[in-house]
Amino acid sequence: MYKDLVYELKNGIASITINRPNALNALNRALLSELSSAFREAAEDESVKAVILTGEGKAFVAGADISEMKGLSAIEGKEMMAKGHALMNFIEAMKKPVIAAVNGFALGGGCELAMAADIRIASEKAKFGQPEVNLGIIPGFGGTQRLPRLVGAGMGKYLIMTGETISADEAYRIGLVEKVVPPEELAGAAEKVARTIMEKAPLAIAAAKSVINIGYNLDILTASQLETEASATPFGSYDKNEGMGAFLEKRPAVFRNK
Ligand code: CO8
Repeated sequence: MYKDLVYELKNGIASITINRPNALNALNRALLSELSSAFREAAEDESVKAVILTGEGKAFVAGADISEMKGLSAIEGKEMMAKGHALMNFIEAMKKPVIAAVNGFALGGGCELAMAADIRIASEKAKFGQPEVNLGIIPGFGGTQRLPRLVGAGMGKYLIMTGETISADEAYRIGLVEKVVPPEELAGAAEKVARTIMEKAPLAIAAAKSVINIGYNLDILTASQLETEASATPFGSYDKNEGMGAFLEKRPAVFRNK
């Protein structure tokens, strides 16, 4: 069904593997459309509880497709950026947890795609960077905004203005990734995190994700109010009674997403 990605559903986890290894999984407009469809599919399928995004071969994604971008006018470039932004914003807004299993190069649009995920697990072989200034452009899929929010304005500017490529360990040190594992352990580590989150109450996970993402851009008083409002849904849920009841009865909780 998809040309440049593989979509697999197994035991509640949708795995989306970008599969354009000859171009190091570079994002052209067609692939951006496919990714949008795949994430929409995962969001709408009730049997999907978490998404793992990874890349085939030696790259996660080596950026937007330079051979396609080279021929684009400013208007077409802006349209491509809007397409990229829509994808990143969708990933960030969807209720289910999204984990990026970063297997290799995550450069430019690839780093931006990883940053749109909720959690990044990196292989020791992964490399990160925003090299757009080498090409005469700036990050266009949210990098100027998400990178400073993750690593701070100073480090964000350093990476974007130097275009430096950093190792997985350095990405971990600055807070760009949450875990670094040997390459052969990457898939298992990403799945373990996904399964840990899937054991929790889905309404609570969705509310936490939403409040963190939206609240991050608000002043603390408005954000605190947002948290108060958002807490009502999980607090009034079946799963809250189940979670607290299970604790008091010293048994595992069985959540039902309601
Ligand atoms: N776009 C298109 N093709 C690519 C890309 C890319 N981003 N990256 C790699 N490829 C291709 C290469 O051209 C090469 O193709 P071919 O075999 O036909 O010559 C193939 O993939 C393999 O690549 P290399 O031979 O270069 O592999 P190396 O292992 O020697 O190097 C690197 C790997 C270091 C990752 C190198 O390929 C590289 O530097 N790639 C470009 C990285 C980059 O600059 N990325 C940022 C792109 S800009 C961007 O992402 C902006 C996002 C927002 C844009 C807004 C839209 C308008």
